[in-house]
Amino acid sequence: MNPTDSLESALADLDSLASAGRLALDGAGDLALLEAARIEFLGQKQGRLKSAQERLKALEPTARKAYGQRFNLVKGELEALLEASRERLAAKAQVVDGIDVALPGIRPVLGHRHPLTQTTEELTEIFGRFGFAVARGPEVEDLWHNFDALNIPQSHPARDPIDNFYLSSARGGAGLHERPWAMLRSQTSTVQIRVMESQPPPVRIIAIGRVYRPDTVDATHSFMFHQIEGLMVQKGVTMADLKSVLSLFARAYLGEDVKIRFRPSFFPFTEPSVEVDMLWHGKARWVEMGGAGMVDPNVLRAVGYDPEEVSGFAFGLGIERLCMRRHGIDDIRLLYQNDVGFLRQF
Ligand code: FA5
Repeated sequence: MNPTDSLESALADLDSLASAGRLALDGAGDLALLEAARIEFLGQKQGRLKSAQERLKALEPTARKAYGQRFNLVKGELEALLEASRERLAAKAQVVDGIDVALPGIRPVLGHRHPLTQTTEELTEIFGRFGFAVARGPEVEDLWHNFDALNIPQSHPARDPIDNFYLSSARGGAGLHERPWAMLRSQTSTVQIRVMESQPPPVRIIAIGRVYRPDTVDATHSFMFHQIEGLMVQKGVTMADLKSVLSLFARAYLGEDVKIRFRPSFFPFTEPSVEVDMLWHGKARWVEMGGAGMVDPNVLRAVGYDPEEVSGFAFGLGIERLCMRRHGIDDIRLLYQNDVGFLRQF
């Protein structure tokens, strides 16, 4: 060691060490190169800074303070550079095949159930509480279940092809003019028949599903829509039971303040029959939600039940209209346009 080392040359060497250190530490392209630069400049045993520190001893005591201060500055700067480069390269190391695996994830946009599905589930839950089990039936139905068994005779206008989707591929016999025997069901009342045919009373079911009618589409009509059918048959069922169940249901689904009214009406499969109306939100307007009544003795007989033994009520409500009333939707078409902006609200 040279005891007469000059401060000027020691400081000049320290400066060029600092420049070389900056270049190596800042310019390291990966963690391995950075580690090599660290050992070269900041290594505890043979690092260049260590040697530069040793040089202190060779300086005149009066020069040591100035050198020591500059040394500390350079050391601090190179250590900070090492840390910064380490962080930069560590982040870069997490890019795999062009994908930064360390980036926080993007939460996927989750879909949710369509308002009609939500309505269906809620109605099932409410009627479940009232003791109604769920029954199902086919959407492609034969004429017996859609009409005959429901006391709708051959000559009835409800069977008019203009009001029904008959399946032209399902014709009886060989002739082209044979009557079709299958159709897209026009009401869920078909399920009443299927259930009663398959089990003895007592019966307490609901059936929810799609029905089809060639109706002109407008704000409250669609050619495909959903109905909920209810049927309760056992000893001693009366019209009072029907009104209680429907009133309780309306309150459970639409709220305590719902207004419901029963208007005398006619359906071939119920006697007496009523239309069930509910008051639309805000507007003083009654909207028809469905039909109901006491199961006609002819229907009970058609499925082999004895009308002297049991009686029953049935109802069929439009699911879309219930859903619209609940959510203040004023056009049924909104439910079928798949506009995500609209659907996201529910
Ligand atoms: C019937 O379908 C009967 N089966 C209801 C019934 C069941 C009566 C059991 C008695 C006993 P209606 O055709 O009125 O009835 O239809 C019932 C409800 O379905 C209507 O009140 C309405 O809410 C809904 N609805 C009818 N047609 C359409 C349509 N084109 N678009 C949307 N909803 C409709």
